[in-house]
Amino acid sequence: MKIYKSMPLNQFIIRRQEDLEHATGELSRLLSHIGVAAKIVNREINKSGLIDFLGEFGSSTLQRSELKKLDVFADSQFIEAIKASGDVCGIASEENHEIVTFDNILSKDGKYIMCMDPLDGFSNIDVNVSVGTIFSIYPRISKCGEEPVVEDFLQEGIKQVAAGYIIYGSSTMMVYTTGQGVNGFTLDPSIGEFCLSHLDIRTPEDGHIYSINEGYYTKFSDGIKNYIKYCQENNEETKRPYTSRYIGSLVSDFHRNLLKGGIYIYPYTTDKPEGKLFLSYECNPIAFIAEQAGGRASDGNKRILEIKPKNLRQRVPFFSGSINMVKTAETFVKKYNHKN
Ligand code: AHM
Ligand code: MG
Repeated sequence: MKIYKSMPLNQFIIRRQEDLEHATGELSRLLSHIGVAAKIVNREINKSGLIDFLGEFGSSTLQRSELKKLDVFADSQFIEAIKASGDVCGIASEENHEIVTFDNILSKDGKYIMCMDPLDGFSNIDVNVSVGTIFSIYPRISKCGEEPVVEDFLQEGIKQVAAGYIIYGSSTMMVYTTGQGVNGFTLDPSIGEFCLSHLDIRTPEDGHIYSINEGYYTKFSDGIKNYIKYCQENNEETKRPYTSRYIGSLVSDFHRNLLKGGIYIYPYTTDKPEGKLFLSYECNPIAFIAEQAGGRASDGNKRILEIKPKNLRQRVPFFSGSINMVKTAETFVKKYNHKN
């Protein structure tokens, strides 16, 4: 089967199965299940905009008070879909404080575990700003047939076998990697399928966009303050400053920069000494995608994918995007900061 533009996700997954290192079919099936859950979550997110407009519209749809529960809905939807695949023995989610283990016979034998942020950037949802789901898949360390243990979920990002995100935006996209490059699929609502739209995404080595919440300027380290100043000065090559773009929704900010070239930074601040973003739920999957697209991701000093998580809710400073921009930001961190 040849790869062609607009190829449906499921066909693409089957076609690429032979290229996967862990090509046993399970990972392919799992990615298909993630695609199905994404379509269901997308449907509910699209409805959310109608709530004020239409008022109450039936028990099967969402009320305004329910809007706040969309993240819980997304969480349970993904958990159910992943459980149904039978290939995953447990999930750690930003929504839950404990890991969720599956004790049905099929899932107990599942070779993989999954970490996810079911609805990132959720605080933006009632103002129609794009939000996203972020996921990553690891091979389990514990024995198949037994209950997974927390160590299964505390692996370095480098052990990921797949990672991706779904962006619920002006169009809905799924972008993922299995370590063989990055591909993007856009949901075609007329047929209800994710179709190949971005084959083998490569991010520009240099970019002109910097994305950081400058509202925290006074809380930043000297390294970050000086890097921002550098971005605001006239660039030698373009004779103009970099462009500042910050949505406040990681998936959206990262996705834009991935395609156009840029850097996303969430550094530590005086009141968030470890940064804000979660290593396992947010940074590792995004870092895997960044690297697979030719970009870079670090905590300012160290490659994200090599950090061993100490616990499920470990936060890290996060720098990701175009390789040369991230390298430059790291030089500022090294020059001015004692810590990253
Ligand atoms: P969340 O997991 O509670 O949604 O927080 C993560 C989000 C990211 O999507 C976004 O980049 C960041 O928080 C924005 O934070 P801030 O408002 O502090 O700039
Ligand atoms: Mg999040």
